[in-house]
Amino acid sequence: MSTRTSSVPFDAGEKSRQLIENGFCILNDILDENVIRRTRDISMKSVLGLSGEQLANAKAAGSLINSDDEPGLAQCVGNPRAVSALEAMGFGDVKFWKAVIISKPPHGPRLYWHQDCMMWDDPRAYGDYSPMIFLMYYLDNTTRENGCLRLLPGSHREWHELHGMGMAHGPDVSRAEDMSDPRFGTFPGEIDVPMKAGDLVVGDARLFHSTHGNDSDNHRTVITIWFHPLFGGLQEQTQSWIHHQFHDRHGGWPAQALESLGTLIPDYPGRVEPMKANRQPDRGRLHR
Ligand SMILES: O=C(O)CCC(=O)C(=O)O
Repeated sequence: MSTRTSSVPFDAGEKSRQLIENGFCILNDILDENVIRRTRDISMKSVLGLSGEQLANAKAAGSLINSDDEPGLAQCVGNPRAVSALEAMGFGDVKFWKAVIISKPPHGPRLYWHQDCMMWDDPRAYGDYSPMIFLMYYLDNTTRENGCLRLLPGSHREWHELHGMGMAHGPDVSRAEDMSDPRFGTFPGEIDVPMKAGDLVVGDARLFHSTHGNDSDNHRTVITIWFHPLFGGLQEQTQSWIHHQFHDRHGGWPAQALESLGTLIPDYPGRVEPMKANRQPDRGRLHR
């Protein structure tokens, strides 16, 4: 049965099924042209201000600029069309942790395979509704040539040899010091995900992802946004962590930027201590 409604121009039930089964889905034409242009300008200004050392430390990604001092990202983060889409897909009550500007410079290397879930102690990490998802807005059209996203569909629920190859974002792999490290390799079942600027990849944070290298003469930029759907159903420690992380990072944003986030702002009123981040799943509890 189709769950297409007037508020979202796609079959929300089918997109939800894809996200749960495969670990990702794509929503077309979801970001306004003006917001794309503004977000691109803000992002490039920050990227071009990075020091040589900052660039070297994040060489595999290109840049990793957290949203803490980037209130200009608020319109992209708060995009009401994306929030309505998640709601229609059954991933509502969604809260924002942080966004990251990731810009691959011309001729930048591949990004290593990694998964980003840090909530492996929350029972939801072993169920259909992931405690953490990503929204990736590509600000440029992407292809294999300029470093498009690569995914391993299904790897959000299965043990994979990559789980045993070290944590994401360690200094050695981030600096791309050894491109023969298997995390830069090619794995059976991987797919390319070329994107059009304005489209959105919604992905499960538990899913292994990476990119091709950028062989073009231009920057290739994505805004990755970390969201926590069905917030009220997470463990209190998890809610507490998201609440504190959000407010520590973005509490100083101007009122107008915070207003653009609307219901995305987490509010955990309890007193439970924040969880300890755990990036490593319990192999025995991955069901496939
Ligand atoms: O640069 C990209 O296309 C992917 C970014 C990514 O892997 C991440 O934000 O975790």
